[in-house]
Amino acid sequence: MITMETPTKHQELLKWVQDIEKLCQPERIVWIDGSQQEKKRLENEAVSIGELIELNQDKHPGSFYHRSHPNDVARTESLTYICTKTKEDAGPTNNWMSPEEAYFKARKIFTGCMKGRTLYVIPFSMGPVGSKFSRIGIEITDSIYVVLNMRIMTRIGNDVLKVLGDHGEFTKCLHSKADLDIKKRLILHFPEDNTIWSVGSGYGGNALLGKKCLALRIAGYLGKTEGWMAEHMLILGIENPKGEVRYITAAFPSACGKTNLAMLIPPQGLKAKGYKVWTVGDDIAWLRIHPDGSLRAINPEAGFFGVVPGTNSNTNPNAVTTISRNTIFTNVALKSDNTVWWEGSDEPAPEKALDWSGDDWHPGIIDEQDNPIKAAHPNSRFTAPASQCPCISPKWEDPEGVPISAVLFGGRRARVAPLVYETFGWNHGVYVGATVGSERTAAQEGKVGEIRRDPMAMIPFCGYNMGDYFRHWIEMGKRTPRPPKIFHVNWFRTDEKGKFLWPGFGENLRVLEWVLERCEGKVSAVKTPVGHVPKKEEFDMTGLDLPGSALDQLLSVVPADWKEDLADQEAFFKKFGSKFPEEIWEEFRGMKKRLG
Ligand code: O2Y
Ligand code: MN
Repeated sequence: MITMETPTKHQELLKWVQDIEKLCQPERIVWIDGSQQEKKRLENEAVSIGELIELNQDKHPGSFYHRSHPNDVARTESLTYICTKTKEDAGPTNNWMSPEEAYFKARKIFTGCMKGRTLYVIPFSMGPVGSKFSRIGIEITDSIYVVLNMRIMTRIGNDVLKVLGDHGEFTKCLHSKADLDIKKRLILHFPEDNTIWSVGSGYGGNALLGKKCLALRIAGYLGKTEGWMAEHMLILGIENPKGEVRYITAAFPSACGKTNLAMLIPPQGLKAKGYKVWTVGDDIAWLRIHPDGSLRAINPEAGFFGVVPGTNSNTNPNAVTTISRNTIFTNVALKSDNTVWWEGSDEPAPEKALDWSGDDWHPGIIDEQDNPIKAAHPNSRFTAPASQCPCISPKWEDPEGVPISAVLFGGRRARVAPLVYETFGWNHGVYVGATVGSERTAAQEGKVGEIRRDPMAMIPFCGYNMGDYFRHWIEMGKRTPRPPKIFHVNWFRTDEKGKFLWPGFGENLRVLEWVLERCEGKVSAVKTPVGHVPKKEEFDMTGLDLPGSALDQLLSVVPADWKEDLADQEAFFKKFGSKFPEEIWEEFRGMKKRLG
């Protein structure tokens, strides 16, 4: 075993690394220091062992390409467990395993899994190093790809160890690719031990343990215990024509366009009025009550791990600039000049390329069932530093966080939910957040039109019983002297022919303008049974021509549709039994009464 000098005197950390070394039996241990020299060294090594391909440095400076194992291309929710002492503590929406069984099963897979490999120790901070919002994690991994991704997605190295000191608290994050066998894959969370064990996957949310595992599942549990919140939310600053910046957070289920909204470009009419948009974060928000009574948010991440297909200069020009350098592309197509391509990019399809699995690809190619073969995997990703985003907020690393004026919830609803409505208050807002859901499309398993509930977009990411999570939301509202207003938005309403009624993308700023004006009491609204809906004439539509009655349809509230929805809500809420807060049932009953 080759060891280097350890850069810390933290006894608990050193003992843990020793224990893991005994378990995984690596050939050498490398402590990650976060330096530029180290970055270069790791990149060279990753290229030499085939983990990364260096991209054409004229076209993609500082950027690399990676292909993951074909069985390892997305988070595996079915193999993700919350390992609390009792099943009830994990709740009805999580897979549960007892800590004893989970450690036992995973220990067998981890035993000797790093033979001949390097064990990297990555000290990382979620949130600006040293901020009172921030938490420290130490990820042990045998994947150089994970190290290089964590370098972008979090703050890593000696600065973090300095803040950790000799006795600081940290989340123990153990990861190994092992042999990438899906039958030996487990993503285990031990909230009561502040520990994560992930084995058998090298991809995304399964392996970059700072992201979904720590910053949502473990942090959510810590936040409930300590009085703060970890949410699946983007954070956006909106500068109005007077130069005042107001911040919103928004929670949408995965694949509802959070990154696009977080990097929104104002449409011409609103730009001319003087609006600007500032990105603080695109995926996760940590929220705390500030001494001034506001709810403040930070983005605990330092980079974006965004979906590549569909990213282009129309859908998200800021993302296009963000990923123009120092980016790791995973599972997109590779052209012969070592540039990358994906479906929905600015470039036309190449005549030939290697697809995401490394096979020859050309436009029109089909598989044995006559289905078109995609060049880039639909879940292919870019990993890029947040600092490269042209509209990154000057406050994105503010250790005090940014004050939140409005919280938005939304799903994909073809029917029922209007474009936007304001809730009647915090508890009503929590009720609305608890009802978030998307209708199944023909592309998904199950009955088309059926609603998949995803409260606060947290179903896959809540590290404890979701009934307790709802209770925590209610308590946070009681404790926050100046809580944000809560709204619901729906960019996905369709007409009778199934055509989207709202153009989305930059035009969404029109909705956000109304939201912020409501927060400041500057515009009136129509009171409906579900909440306050904009008056058509108070909605700035300069420069946007919607056909005929589209705006009326978008803003309409049809009680009969909502009554149908209530039945589904009730069945969903009942899953949480006695854990479900009475305050939310009260809001449910209020809604029922208002609908008549
Ligand atoms: O498939 C993965 O591992 C990534 S999933 C993901 C990545 C970035 C942001 N959000 C998500 C998500 O599933 O919500
Ligand atoms: Mn997400």
